[in-house]
Amino acid sequence: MTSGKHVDRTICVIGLGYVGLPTAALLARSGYDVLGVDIDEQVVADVNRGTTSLQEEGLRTILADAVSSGRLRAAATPEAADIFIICVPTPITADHRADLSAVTSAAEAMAPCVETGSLVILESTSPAGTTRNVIGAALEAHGHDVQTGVHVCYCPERVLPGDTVGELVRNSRIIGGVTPEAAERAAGMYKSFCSGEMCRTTDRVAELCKLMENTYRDVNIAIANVFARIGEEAGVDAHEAIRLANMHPRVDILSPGPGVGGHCIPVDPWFLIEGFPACTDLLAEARAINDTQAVRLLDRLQAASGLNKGHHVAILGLAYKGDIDDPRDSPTLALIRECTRRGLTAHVHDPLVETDGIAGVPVTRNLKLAVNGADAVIIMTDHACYRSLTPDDVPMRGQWIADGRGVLNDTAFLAAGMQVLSLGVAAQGGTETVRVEIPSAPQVTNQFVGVS
Ligand code: SAJ
Repeated sequence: MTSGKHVDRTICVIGLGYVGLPTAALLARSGYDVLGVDIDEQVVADVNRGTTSLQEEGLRTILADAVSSGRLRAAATPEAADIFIICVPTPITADHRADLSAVTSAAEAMAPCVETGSLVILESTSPAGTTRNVIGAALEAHGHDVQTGVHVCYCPERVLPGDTVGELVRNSRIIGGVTPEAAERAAGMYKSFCSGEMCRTTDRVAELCKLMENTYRDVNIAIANVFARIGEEAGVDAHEAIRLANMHPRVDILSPGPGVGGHCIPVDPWFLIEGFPACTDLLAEARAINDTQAVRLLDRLQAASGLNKGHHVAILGLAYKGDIDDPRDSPTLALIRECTRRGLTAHVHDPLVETDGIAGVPVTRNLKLAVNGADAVIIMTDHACYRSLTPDDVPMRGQWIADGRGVLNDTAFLAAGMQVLSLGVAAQGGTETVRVEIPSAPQVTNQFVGVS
């Protein structure tokens, strides 16, 4: 834990969410004295009790040990430390602009505690230039020089929600330093718990690298969704064609789906679109494709089944992807809004998300309650439990099931006289053309409406 002549011992982690809290716990386990800071009083109280509501593999044990050892404590405000790490949310606004209010607030709360010789690291996924324009500006406003007085870095995280602790330990780390010395010092800290490669670079390269990673994924999901639309129009099973195409040694087409959720993949491309409008048409088009998948699936279902105003539709899956409990920016939210706009009564099932309602519709963990009497069912999330569904599990009134994730055992349902509409396959093996009208109602946004 050395930075040349100085030994780093104390760390202040600002933002105790799904990245900050595991990071703080791992640093404490490595031997640092860590202060975790969060504006949420409940989070601060939970951490000081050694507990968390986050469902992350291995986190509870590491957290409890870190707190009981006295190496981790939480508070509402930052204190002086050798190292500061900012891990706060960077959402987008309804018109797809970067909302850096949390980063700005954290930087301004931190700056008075920063002393000459401190190291400051921004981890939050941010638009290009944020490290210098927001963090650097806040430090310079308090008389610091980001070239010589304090060390400043941008070090984005690469974690798959659900296995955050494991990925923080295993994955390589991009270490973007405003100066090479800053990068070296940050690498020394991350190596205390991370066995991955420390990839030293500049802050500006690191900022773009993070945005490129997630934008690459969004565009590749969009091309998979375009291939699905082609399959539906051509009357060809796009999933089968993709499976065979991926046997090519240099082809890796992702899976079509009913939209792209989470607080990263559908968000990060907008930082590049906003920052570089003259060269990001492809990224904007990919966002439009992914953001219309859910409405398009509903259009196809209504065209095939006659589902209409006043009918009851059961939506299976609120989480933004399978086998996690996180509904943030889930494609299901866009579907719920559109069902409501079209006068359909929606009831949502999710086995993992803890809520009894969202966006004005009931949510239940009881599948039969959600499906009972439904005129149609739409599968939106690839939870493992939906792969083993049988017709007896789905006591619906209607016959049509739209499968947005390719998880349903079609054979059993067809044998029971049901109708299955699969994303990427034409209705009943025919061909079809669907033109999605983007709803003129308030634009579908990536703003998470919150879980009521
Ligand atoms: N999805 C598809 N088809 C696919 C893959 C995903 O429709 O083939 C959908 C998912 O259902 C989900 C959305 O895309 O709704 C995002 O899922 P994801 O697993 O791609 O993304 P996240 O947000 O869970 O995690 C991503 C990861 N980034 C990359 O894989 C490049 C993770 O490594 C990042 O650390 C994380 O974003 C982040 O925090 O940035």
